[in-house]
Amino acid sequence: MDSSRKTVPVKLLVLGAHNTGKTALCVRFITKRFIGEYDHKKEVTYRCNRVVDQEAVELEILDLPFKESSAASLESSICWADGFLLVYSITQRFSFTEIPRLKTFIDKTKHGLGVPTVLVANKTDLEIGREVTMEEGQKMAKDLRCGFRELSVAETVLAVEAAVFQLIRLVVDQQRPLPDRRSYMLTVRHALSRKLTRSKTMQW
Ligand SMILES: Nc1nc2c(ncn2[C@@H]2O[C@H](COP(=O)(O)OP(=O)(O)OP(=O)(O)O)[C@@H](O)[C@H]2O)c(=O)[nH]1
Ligand SMILES: [Mg+2]
Repeated sequence: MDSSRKTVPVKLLVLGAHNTGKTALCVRFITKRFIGEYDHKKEVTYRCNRVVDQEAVELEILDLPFKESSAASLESSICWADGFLLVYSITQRFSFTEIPRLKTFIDKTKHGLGVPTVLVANKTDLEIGREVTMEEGQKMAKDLRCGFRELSVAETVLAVEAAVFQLIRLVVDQQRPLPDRRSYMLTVRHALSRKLTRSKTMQW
């Protein structure tokens, strides 16, 4: 890695209904361990450094416990964050149906539609108690324009890392100047190839 390059600060907020595994996910990502029971009241900010695609990232992850927190405090946490992990449990239908409300609130607060977000469907180890299918999760992620990961925080650290890294990539990509963005480059490439195909058709 080029040592002259600066560290990129990335702030993530973890949101979702009670008992979905938000704290478990944060602790798993930071310590790689799953300990089972977690404090439900504390709001905690985790800090760590990671290298993502050769980019040094200084990460802060805010874990907000689910409670009837005031809209104002939720709003200020949303303003603080660059990216969002929206967590539901596949065993808790209510936690899934809560997601669009949260996403709408985030979009409204951030005044935008391209807010980096990954939807996390947790507790896949509890297949027998499943109340939300994977297809429903995928469809919701598509409708809300989020990334999507089904995983079990209890079972695999790798899937947790992949979900957080996916979100970091979305944030870092959005912070790049417009022409450097991967998504921008892809749009230009598609537009160009469409144009080339069309002009070819016209010629022949
Ligand atoms: N079986 C199983 N249990 C899990 C998993 N992830 C979390 N849990 C359990 O679910 C319960 C709730 O986890 P928490 O991480 O405290 O949930 P939370 O979303 O932080 O809850 P609040 O802080 O109250 O909003 C705990 O008993 C965890 O051990 C998982 O992947 N599988
Ligand atoms: Mg918690």
